[in-house]
Amino acid sequence: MEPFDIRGVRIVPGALDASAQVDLLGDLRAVAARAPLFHPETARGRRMSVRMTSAGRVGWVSDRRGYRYEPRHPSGADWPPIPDRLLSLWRAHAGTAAPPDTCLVNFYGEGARMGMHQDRDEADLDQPVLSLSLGDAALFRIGNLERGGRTESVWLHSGDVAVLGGKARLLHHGIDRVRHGSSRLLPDGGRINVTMRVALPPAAGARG
Ligand code: MD3
Ligand code: FE
Repeated sequence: MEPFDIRGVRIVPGALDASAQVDLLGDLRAVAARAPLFHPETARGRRMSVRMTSAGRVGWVSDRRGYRYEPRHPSGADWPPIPDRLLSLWRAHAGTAAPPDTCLVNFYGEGARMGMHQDRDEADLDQPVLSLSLGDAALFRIGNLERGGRTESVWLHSGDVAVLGGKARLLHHGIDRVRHGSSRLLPDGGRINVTMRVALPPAAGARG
């Protein structure tokens, strides 16, 4: 299928072929071996159904103190580096000179979902977010700059890339459901979504 746009969200169906998906899955297993997936807790003390981990200079965490980017995994260990294959994917699709400094890995087991939200914890909201879907198909809902209003939904499949930039960067969005077992990439089913982002302000990124 050709790339298409919904409300400024650029979707590239089948950006990665089956063997590239298998390679990336191997990279992500190595990330999760060093930085294990965990269920973040919301500021209100509710456990999120999605499990997460990160790679890069910082990683996204959420707990009773709120959500933010942190330089270490909750275990105290450094986050592993962003795998080279993912950095190449960013260069191919993100359309920005700045490299990503964080890569959030979301794992959706059976029944996991993600409520409608905005992504605004990054310092420079002019920088895009790049999403890669792997495994089971998911119903992705795209809303508006304000909460509520009409929404549009699209199924994301394994190997699809989405680029969230420009006017789409601050749209509300969420994952309503995952069609468990719809892909055979993961032997036990489930879905992985990888998002690469520029989280830190330019000065912090340049300090290496
Ligand atoms: C639209 N993840 O990690 S990725 C998230 O599939 C997140 O796991 C979903 O929302 C997932 O924050 C959706 C697609 C996505 C990511 C960031 C966006 C869509 C976006 C930022 C702005 C607008
Ligand atoms: Fe999001």
